[in-house]
Amino acid sequence: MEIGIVGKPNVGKSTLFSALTMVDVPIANYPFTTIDSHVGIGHVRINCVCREFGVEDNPKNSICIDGIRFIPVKIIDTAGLVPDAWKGRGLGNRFLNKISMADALIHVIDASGSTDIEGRPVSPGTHDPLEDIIFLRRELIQWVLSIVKKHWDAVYKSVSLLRRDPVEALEEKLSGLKFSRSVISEAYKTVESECGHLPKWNDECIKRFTELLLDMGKPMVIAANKIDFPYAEENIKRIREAGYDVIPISAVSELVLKKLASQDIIRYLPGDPSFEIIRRDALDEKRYKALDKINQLIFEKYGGTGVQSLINHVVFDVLEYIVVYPVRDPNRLSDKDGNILPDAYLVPKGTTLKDFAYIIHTDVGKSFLYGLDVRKKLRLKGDYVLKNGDVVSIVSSQ
Ligand SMILES: Nc1nc2c(ncn2[C@@H]2O[C@H](COP(=O)(O)OP(=O)(O)OP(=O)(O)O)[C@@H](O)[C@H]2O)c(=O)[nH]1
Ligand SMILES: [Mg+2]
Repeated sequence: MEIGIVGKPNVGKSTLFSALTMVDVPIANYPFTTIDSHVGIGHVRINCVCREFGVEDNPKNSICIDGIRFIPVKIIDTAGLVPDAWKGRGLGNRFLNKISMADALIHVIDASGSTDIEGRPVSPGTHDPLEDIIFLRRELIQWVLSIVKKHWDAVYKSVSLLRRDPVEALEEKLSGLKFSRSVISEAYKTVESECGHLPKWNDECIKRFTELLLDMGKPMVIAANKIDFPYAEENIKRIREAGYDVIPISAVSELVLKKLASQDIIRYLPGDPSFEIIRRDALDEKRYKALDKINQLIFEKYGGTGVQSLINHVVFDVLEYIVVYPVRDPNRLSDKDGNILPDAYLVPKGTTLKDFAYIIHTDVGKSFLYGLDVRKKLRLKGDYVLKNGDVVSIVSSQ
C-alpha cells in the first residue's frame, strides 16, 4: 500500500513526510523546496494483540513498544503543484506520475491561510485554503483526463471495431494509473447508465468517467496543517462544513517531538495524547518554551498533533484495511525461528484466508490446505473472510 502526499508548494508536505518517516528531507519557507519526489516508510499505530495473549513479542516486519504495534506503510512526498501544473506550469506534471502508484492521497493544506495559491508566504488569514482544495482536485482531474484522452482513440477502436469488452480495454490502456479493475468497472457502469455504450461517449461523459475514477481510485483526505497558527481553527470549521474529510495537524510539532523522543529528552510515542519531559537539563530556554507552546496550542486544544490520526484514518477508515497476524506455531504464537507474533500484515477488508496465504508467499498460497483461528482454536477454510485482529496459522502441504 502506498500513500501519496500532495498539495501546493510551501504548505508542509515535506515536514509531514519527514514527521511520518523520520527521513531527512529539505524543508523551507519558500515554494518548490522539494524538486523531486521522496519515498519513505511511515507507520500506522494499533494496540497489539500481545497484551491480550499476555506474551512478550519479537516483531520482525513491524515494531511493538509497550503493547503498541507500529506497522509500516509506504509514503511518497511530492513537489508542490500550482494551478495549471498539468500543462507543465511550476515543476509540471512529471512527479504526478509518481502518485499514480498511490492507493490514497493526503492533500496537505495550509489551514492558517498564510501562503497564497502559489505557496508564497502571506500573513495568516489572507488566503482561503478552500480555494486550494478546489484547485488541486481540478489539477488532478485534468492530469488523469489528459492520460485518458491520450488513449481514447485506441480504446474507442478496440471497443467499436474489435468488439472488445470496454472495461478490459480501459483497464489495459490505463494500467499505468494503477486503478483496480473494480474501480474501472464501477466507474464505467455508472457512466454507461448515463451516456450509453462507450463508443457513444462525448467529452462530458469521458470527464465524468475520469472524476469517478479519481474519487474512487485515489480517495483523498485533507490534512489541515499549521494548526498552531491563527485563523486555522475557523478555516477548518468552514472546510468541514463544506463537506470535506479533514484532519487538523501540526506537522512541525510532530517532527520536533519525534526528534526529541529519539534523543530520550521527552517521552512520546507517535499518536500519544500527551508528552513528558524527562531531561529538562537537555533543553535550552528556547526549546523549552517551544514545547510549552506545542502543549498549549496543539495538545490542550486538539488532543495531539494529528499526524498519527491522519495516517490511521487513511489506512483504516478510508482504505478500510485490517490487521492480521500470521503465526506458524499456534501454541507458541511464533514463526519457525521462535519469534513471537513476528508479523502484522495490513490487508484490505474482504481478504480471504487463501488470498492471505498468497499475500504471505505464492508458495504458501499454492500449497494451502487450511488455517487455524489461534484465538478460538478453530479450523478455518480458504474462503474464511479475515477479521481485524485475527491471529491465524496457515497449514500448507510444504
Ligand atoms: N506554523 C507551522 N509551520 C509549519 C508546519 N509544518 C510545516 N511548517 C512550515 O512550512 C514551511 C514549508 O514546509 P515544507 O515542508 O518545506 O513544505 P512543502 O509543502 O514540502 O513545500 P514545497 O516542497 O516547496 O512544495 C516550512 O517553513 C515549515 O517549517 C506547522 O505545523 N506549523
Ligand atoms: Mg517539499
